[in-house]
Amino acid sequence: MIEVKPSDILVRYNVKLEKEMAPEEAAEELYPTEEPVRSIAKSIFEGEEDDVIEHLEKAIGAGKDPLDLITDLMAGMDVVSKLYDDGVIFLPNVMMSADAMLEGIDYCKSKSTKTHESKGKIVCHVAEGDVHDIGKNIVAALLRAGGYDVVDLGRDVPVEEVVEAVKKEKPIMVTGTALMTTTMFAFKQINDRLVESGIKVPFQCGGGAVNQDFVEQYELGVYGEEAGDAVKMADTIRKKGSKIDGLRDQFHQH
Ligand code: B12
Repeated sequence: MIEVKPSDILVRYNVKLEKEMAPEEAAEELYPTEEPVRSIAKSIFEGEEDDVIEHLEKAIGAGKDPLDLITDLMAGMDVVSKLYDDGVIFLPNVMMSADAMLEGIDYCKSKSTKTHESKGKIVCHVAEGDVHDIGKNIVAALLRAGGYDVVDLGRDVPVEEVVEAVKKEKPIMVTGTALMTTTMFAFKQINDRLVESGIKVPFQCGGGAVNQDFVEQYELGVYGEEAGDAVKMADTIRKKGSKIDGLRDQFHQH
C-alpha cells in the first residue's frame, strides 16, 4: 500500500497552510487604536454589557458628549460585522454584541442633556421581515437629539402599518432601514401605497442592503448612507422644502 503524506501533497499543489485565528486575536487587529473608542469597541465585541456602560460612564465623566459616543459604539459593531462576514464568529456572538450595542445606545440617549424643541415629526421603521434594528435606533436617537419628534414604529413593521402611521402622524419625513436584500422591497410597496393616497412625503432609506440605485427606483425615495444623513435631510426639508428632486440633488452622488 502506498503511504500518502499530506505534507507532500500540499507542497505539490502549493497550498499554504494558515493557522486559524481565534476570534479574539482577529478582533485585536481590527479595534481602533485610540481610547476610549478601543475599550468600548472591545466590550461590544465581547458582548459585555456592563463593561460597555462602565466605559461610556467614564468617557462621559471625562467630558465626552453622550451622542458622540454613539458613533464610537459603531466601531465595535464594525468589528462584529467584519468577522461575521468572514465566518470567524457566528450568530450567537453577534446577538450578544447586538444586545450590548443596544444597551449602549440606550445609555447614551439617557445621558444626553440636549433639550427637546420639536422641529417636526419623523416616522422611523425597519422593513417588514427584518429584525436588524441597530442602525434604525441610531437614526432615531440622532433625530431626537437633533430636536425632531420621532415616531419609532420598531422593526419588522408591516407595510400597511407604516402607511397608516404616515396618514395619522403627517410627518415631514419617513425613514426606512433594511439590512436584507429580501426585505428592502417593502420600501417600494410603501412608496406605491403612499403615492396612491396622494402623499408625497420624502422617504429616506438606508441600511446595509440598500443603495442609491435601488432607492431611485421609487418616486419618494432618497438614499441615506450614514445615520447622521437623516438629521441633515430633515434640516434641509425644513429650510428648503420637501421636493424629492431637490433632496436627491443634495444627497445623491451623481
Ligand atoms: C447584528 C446582525 C444581526 C443581529 C441583529 C440584531 C439587531 N437587533 O439588529 C441578529 C443576530 C438578530 C441577526 C439576525 C439575522 N441576520 Co444578521 N447581521 C447582523 C450584522 C452582523 C451586523 C448588522 C448591524 O447591526 N450593523 C451595524 C449597523 C449600525 O449598521 P446598519 O444597520 O447598516 O446602519 C448604518 C447605516 O446603514 C445607516 N442606516 C441604517 N438605516 C438607515 C436609515 C436612514 C434613513 C439613514 C439615513 C441611514 C441608515 O446608519 C447606520 C450607521 O451609520 C450583519 C453583517 C453586516 N455586514 O451588516 C448581518 C446581516 C445583516 N444578517 C444577515 C442575515 C442573513 C441574518 C439572518 C437571516 C441570519 C439567520 N440565518 O438567521 C437573521 C435575520 C432575521 C431577520 N428576519 O431579520 C445578512 C443579510 C444578507 C442579505 N444581504 O440579505 C448579513 C448582511 C450577514 C451576512 N453577510 O450574511 N443579524
